[in-house]
Amino acid sequence: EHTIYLKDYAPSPYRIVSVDLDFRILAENTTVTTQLTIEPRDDTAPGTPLVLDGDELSLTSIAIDGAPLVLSAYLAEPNSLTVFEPPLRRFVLETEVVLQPENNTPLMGLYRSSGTWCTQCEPEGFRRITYYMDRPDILATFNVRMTAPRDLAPVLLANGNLVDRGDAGDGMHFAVWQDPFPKPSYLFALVAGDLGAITDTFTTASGRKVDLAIYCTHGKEDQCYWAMDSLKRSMAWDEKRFGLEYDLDIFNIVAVSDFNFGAMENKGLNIFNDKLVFAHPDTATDGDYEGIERVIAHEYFHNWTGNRITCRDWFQLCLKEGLTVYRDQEFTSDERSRAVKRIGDVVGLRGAQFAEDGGPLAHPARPDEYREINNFYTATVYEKGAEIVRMLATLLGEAGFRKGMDLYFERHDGEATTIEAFLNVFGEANGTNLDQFKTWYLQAGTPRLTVEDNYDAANQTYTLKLKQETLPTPGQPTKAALVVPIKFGLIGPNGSPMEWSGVSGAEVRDEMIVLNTDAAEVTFTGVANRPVPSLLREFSAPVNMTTNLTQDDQLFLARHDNDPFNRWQALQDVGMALALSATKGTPWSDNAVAALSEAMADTLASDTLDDAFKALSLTIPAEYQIAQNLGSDVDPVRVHEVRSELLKAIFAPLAIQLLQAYRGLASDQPYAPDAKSNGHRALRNRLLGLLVASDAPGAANLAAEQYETARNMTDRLAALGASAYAWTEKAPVLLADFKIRFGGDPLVLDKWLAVTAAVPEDGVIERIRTILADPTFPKTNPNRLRSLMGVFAMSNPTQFTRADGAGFRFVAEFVAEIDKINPQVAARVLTGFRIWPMLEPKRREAAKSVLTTLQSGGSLSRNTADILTRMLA
Ligand code: HT7
Ligand code: ZN
Repeated sequence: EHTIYLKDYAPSPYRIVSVDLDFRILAENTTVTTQLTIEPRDDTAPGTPLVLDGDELSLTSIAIDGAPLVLSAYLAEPNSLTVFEPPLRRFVLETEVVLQPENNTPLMGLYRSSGTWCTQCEPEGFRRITYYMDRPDILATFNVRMTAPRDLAPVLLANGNLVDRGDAGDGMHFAVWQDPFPKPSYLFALVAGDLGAITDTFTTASGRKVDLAIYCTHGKEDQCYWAMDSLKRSMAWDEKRFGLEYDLDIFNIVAVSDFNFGAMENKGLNIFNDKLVFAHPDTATDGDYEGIERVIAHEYFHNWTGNRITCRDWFQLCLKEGLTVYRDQEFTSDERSRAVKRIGDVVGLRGAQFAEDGGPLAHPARPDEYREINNFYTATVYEKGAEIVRMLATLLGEAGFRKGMDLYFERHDGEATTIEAFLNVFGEANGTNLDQFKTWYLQAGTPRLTVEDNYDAANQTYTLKLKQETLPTPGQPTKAALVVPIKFGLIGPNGSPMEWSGVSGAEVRDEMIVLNTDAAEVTFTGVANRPVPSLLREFSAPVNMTTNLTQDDQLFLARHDNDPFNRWQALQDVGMALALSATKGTPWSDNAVAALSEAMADTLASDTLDDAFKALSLTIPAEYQIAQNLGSDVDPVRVHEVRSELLKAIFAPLAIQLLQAYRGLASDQPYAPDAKSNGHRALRNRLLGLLVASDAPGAANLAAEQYETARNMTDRLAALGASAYAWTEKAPVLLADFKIRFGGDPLVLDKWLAVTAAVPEDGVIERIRTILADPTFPKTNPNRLRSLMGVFAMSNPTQFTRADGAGFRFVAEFVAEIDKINPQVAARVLTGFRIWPMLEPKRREAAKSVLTTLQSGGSLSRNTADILTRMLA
């Protein structure tokens, strides 16, 4: 398979100026007639062939300026169309293809989801609709006419503004949509179906009245109001924070049931996976509400960061994704709790991105080669991309960052551009050089930051020895030093911030050390006592930090740090140290556990900390986190056992306090999605989880009782999850009940599938097999497949990595089967194997042999073959 390299980028010899698309949608097929207004660039040599992309297309007619082409003038293949000698002037190329949306199970291009015709074009789906230069640096205006049976598709939508509609005879009707903004083909969208809707309006700061609508399956309208509320708040926030207004008179969102991703930012017509639209307290959890708010905001924010300014090529994907994730994180932080949001994001970053960066699929946030671009919608591009933008904001300060953003829009609006252009505007607006900073985009791997402190009482100096190191990753044997912003504070013995009179050894400003060399020694003078350092506050850089701080130091930070992130981190670090040493064979001391237990009790009892923060603090690092820190020869069963024992050792002695606190948090309030009510439920459910996990007397019954009496899905699912994970006596009955109560609602069924798939118990594979073998299980729906098999491969480490290889074989068989239906889903599930090199030898061999067998079976999609090749390299 051929590899695409960033260094080979070249502009196309022809431009597409405008596009006229005519869709004739029928129940049995869809005919697409396309008129492309094309012109050669100034330097295009006569006789340069015009090459258009296709994917499984078959051409039924072709003409230039109205004259059909003779056979020898062109070559039409399923994946390309070449016109050998196009005119060396502006011309119109007309083509016609016939599509079968019904059979489009990969869900790229034009497909049908529960009867609705819809499209997904990013990154390379437009070439499955018509022959085109399907690359993001071709910006054209689109004019779309669609004709469809009125009964099957009373609603006809596309990008931009509706300019005409009417009857087309024979039970058909038509609509014409025009998008005035030139756009790349990946932002094209069309929807035709029998849909309900809710509507609203938003008036922008400059007075433009925008009609808003969310379209959905009939009967689900009442579940769309939270999404609408989130949209309006997003629109207002982008005006206030970045001065960015919406630019069309219409903004439509459509919820569909079959979708490969979360959502898509098509210009003026966002298409969403319905799980990121529908919300009702009885069926959606707090996590779902927050996810909807976040993704609605994310797609809306793309209108400027992605659509108005887009990517020159797909290597620049994190130009729009990293920046837009940063923007949605800031939105959530402003709308909810900044500290809680940051902790949640860092947990996610470590779980997904650090794991990716430390394994065979590691790649830079801006990769320089790919075989299948769909495999690069990764945690590295999205989440590390957002961390890089966050570091930029940290280094430049809020005002400096805003200056850079303003210049970015001023200079690049309407362009398809690059990471270099993005960094240049920040450098220029702030009079600074970001050449070294750029390495963050180019270099894969999570840097290790080591800090050792030393206090010299005689001289009243305090020294921090800092070192950074990034281990080799695939294709990058050596690494350069990065610019690492380390926010910090020094805390005195009485718990308040400590001053110093001078500092040397590195750039230190705004309570931040800027480390830009492999090593540095930062010395503070005039330090009266040995401080405890609070380092990497707010997690100011995406690194793995180790320090020489003692458990006492950490517990001191947990009580006194005024950076809430580091207060949380300190408790987690203590838990991690105990878990790691026990996994490696050194049992924890009773005193050490008792001290952590006491700190947890104090956290719970605090009058100043809020509930959501307490909920996040009252735990120890997850199994995947412990495994990641071990790094090699991991036995997931051992990790699971150690973690369970440690949880019991810390929390069983607190059973009475936990139960009292649980009882003290009322559960009879009507559901409200705000952050405070959410925190209240999070803490109560955390306490229940801890009681169950630490085997407290009566805890299993308490969980069953909460399950039965719950007044919302958040509380019910928490009780079910805790019971199932601990596989209490009641778990099978509760699971069966949940299926009966909610199995008819596909999105709630997903929760049941996910809980079932995550149970760390030997019967799980058999139970999943039975579910998959049910002929009514929809193997074409990504949400169902991911809830079941994605969760098994990613979130059930003990069963997926069973020493007998049964878990590996099970996932590989699934991947081989689903690859024929939907390669993107298959490739994603397969990435669960990325942990294989760090397993202990027996499991490592078992995984490798399963992967090798899958590879030698051949006939895999490019998506799946690419992941396999990289994983086995
Ligand atoms: N920009 C969107 C990416 C996307 C996507 C990618 C591959 C296959 C299907 C897809 N659907 C949406 C999502 C986003 O980041 O906003
Ligand atoms: Zn995005």
